[in-house]
Amino acid sequence: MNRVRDPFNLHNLNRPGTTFAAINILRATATTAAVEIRDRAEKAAASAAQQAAELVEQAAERTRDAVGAVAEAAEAAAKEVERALDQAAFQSASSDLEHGVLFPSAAAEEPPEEEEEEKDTEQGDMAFSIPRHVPSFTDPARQAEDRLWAAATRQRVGPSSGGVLGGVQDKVGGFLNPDRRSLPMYKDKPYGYGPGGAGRPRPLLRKKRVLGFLTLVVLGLLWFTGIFDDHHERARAKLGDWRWLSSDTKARSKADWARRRERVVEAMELSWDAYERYAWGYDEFHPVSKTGRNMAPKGLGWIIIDSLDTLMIMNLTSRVTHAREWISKSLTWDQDQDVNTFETTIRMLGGLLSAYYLSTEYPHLAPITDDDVGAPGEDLYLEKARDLADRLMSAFDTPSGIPYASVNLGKFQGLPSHADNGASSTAEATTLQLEFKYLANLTGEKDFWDRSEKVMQVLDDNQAPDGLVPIYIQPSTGHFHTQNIRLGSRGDSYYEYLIKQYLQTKKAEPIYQDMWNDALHGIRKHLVTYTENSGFTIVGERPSGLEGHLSPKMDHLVCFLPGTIALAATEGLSEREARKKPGFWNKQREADMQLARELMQTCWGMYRYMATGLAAEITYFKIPSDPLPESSTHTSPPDSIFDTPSSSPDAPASWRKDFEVHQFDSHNLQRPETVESLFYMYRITGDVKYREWGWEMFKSFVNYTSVEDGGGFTSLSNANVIPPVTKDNMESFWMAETLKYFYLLFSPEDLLPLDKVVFNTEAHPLPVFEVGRLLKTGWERKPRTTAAGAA
Ligand code: DMJ
Repeated sequence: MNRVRDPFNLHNLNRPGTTFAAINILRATATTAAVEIRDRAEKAAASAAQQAAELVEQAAERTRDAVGAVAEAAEAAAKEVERALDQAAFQSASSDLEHGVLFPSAAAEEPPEEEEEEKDTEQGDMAFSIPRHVPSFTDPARQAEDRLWAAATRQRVGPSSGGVLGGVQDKVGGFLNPDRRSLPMYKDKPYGYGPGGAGRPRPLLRKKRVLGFLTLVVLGLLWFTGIFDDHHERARAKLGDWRWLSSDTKARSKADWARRRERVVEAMELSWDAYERYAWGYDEFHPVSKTGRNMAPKGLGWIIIDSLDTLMIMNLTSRVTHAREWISKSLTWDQDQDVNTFETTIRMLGGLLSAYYLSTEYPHLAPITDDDVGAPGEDLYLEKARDLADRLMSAFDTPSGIPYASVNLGKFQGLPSHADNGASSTAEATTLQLEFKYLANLTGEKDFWDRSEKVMQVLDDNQAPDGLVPIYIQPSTGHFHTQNIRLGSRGDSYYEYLIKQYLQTKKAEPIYQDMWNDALHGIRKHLVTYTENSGFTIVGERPSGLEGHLSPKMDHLVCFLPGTIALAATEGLSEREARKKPGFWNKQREADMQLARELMQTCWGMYRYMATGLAAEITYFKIPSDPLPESSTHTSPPDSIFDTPSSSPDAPASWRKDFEVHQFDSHNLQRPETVESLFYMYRITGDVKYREWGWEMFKSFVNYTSVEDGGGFTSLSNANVIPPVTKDNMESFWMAETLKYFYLLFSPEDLLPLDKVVFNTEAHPLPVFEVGRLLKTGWERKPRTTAAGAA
């Protein structure tokens, strides 16, 4: 069993079933201990401060002495080396003369500086595939930055780039200039690129280099003796410093939320830096074993591209620079590799399009110059997106227009699923539209629009009763396959993309709002019911179709629904604005907001139920044998119900009796759906409780999923035991979605406003845009002929 770091022994705080008596004894003991600890700590701190001051003084003294000695030694050594070089040059010249060779002219032996720079550049570039538009590498204004770039990036690729000396240089460079990672840099360069990276050293620089080299050696030796350890330790301590967890107090002001948001940025930095350190360029990251793995021979940029817009939104410029450099130099879609059509579309195509959108429309976020208007590399993200989309389009080459589950990227070939009789998941086939439609809008290529839109028509022609669709659909016929209906896996984002397609094109396509309204009506009628003890509202499943039984099971995935219902109810406005808008608010919208609130509470309960405070992948609910219809009168429980203590482990609080998690479903994959909904609910209702719930969730992630040695964060195999069992995997949606939604939840409301952007299902923000004459709805719904199923 892998233990998750618990530096402050917080894991035991939430242990369920602790009795009141035990709690009181613990409390009394803890108070006495705390007073004693505080007294001792105060004394220790005073004495440590005094010792530290003395040590600092001694170290400064030693440093002054050492630096003096270094300078003297370096000067003496430089003189020696210079003498030796002069001697060697003299001998070489004599030898040339002896062999009848004239002194070559300086011009013939040394190419002019510019020419040499250019040659170096070409050599450096050869190893990389350069996109059509890249910045000029020969601009003389870039030379100083080149050096900084070479120095700063060498450290990131590890010791191989510079051997021991390189490592020492990095340490020294970092010590002398701790800000260098945030220096302005050009991105489209291979590591180590820069003047002097290849070719013969120029004599004029020799002396300086010898001096520099010797200084570095001596400083390196000093470094090894530990003289700089103070700096080193501080850097390391910061990396996993989550002490604030134990001293957390209630947020009372905007500033407190800003501080909490900074904690999310720290988690993002920790996650990204761990990935960068241990698995850079790989598609998978295993943070416990600190390894990476590729999904394609040359990698797909799975984590880099999925995380890119989160880095941008958080303004982490140097990391964006590094990601962009990888995309520019290492990313190729031309690989003989089968990929999942949907996953590649929502994560890679969505990630690139969103990066393009943010870098063009929000240039102040993580500002870099290469994507500025007019810069030669300005369209890098769009070009990579376009190339990928051309390949993914082969998925739509099917008899019905319903896309195949997979695509071979290199062969431009769509492939039916190996399982499920060749059927595609319904959610997968119908969660491509936001991305392809935005691409059509950017490129003017109508085909992207038409092919993705066609899927909606083919699906709707099936006339699914009450708008609820089975979770498989056949590309060969365009008909549904099996009868299973659910809002969890394989069903979820079909519903999400209905309302989002309506919002994406500024409500110019009411057809998708119609489909959403039908579906939400169907959800209420066939899937919503209430739990037995406390009356929680849940969305169940109909595994055998609408005539079959209601299974009281909710995937964590279903928790996207409360946020999406709220988004649909107000169409991106705040609830206050929506209520005031003439002719807009009505009973239905009111009821939808109520349903959203109740489902949000249930999803929060799924977190509260677990020992770690992190929801399971699947939760079951206790419902009456004859499930109550959604329309029945019911009162949902107060939020304070979650604070009710259990009187003993055998007599859990009544609300807990409504929840059940099976051992096999107790994993937590760092999924985003609940915080995604909290984000929408806070934005729309303005109720701060949704922020507070999100903060509690965030703390649980930090407390129970962070990995030792700067490994970042991991999924859990069992989130219902303390300490939890780790899974050794960081899903790409942890950085793409979960951390992004936490950040947005704690951000001011005007950051990416909901009436200007629409988030794809992987949390990549895309703009709302207007349809024109070229791109507009090209189909109509057929009149309904099938009878709706019984409730
Ligand atoms: C993400 O890839 C997307 O949110 C998708 O729609 C569902 N599953 C994961 C996250 O849980």
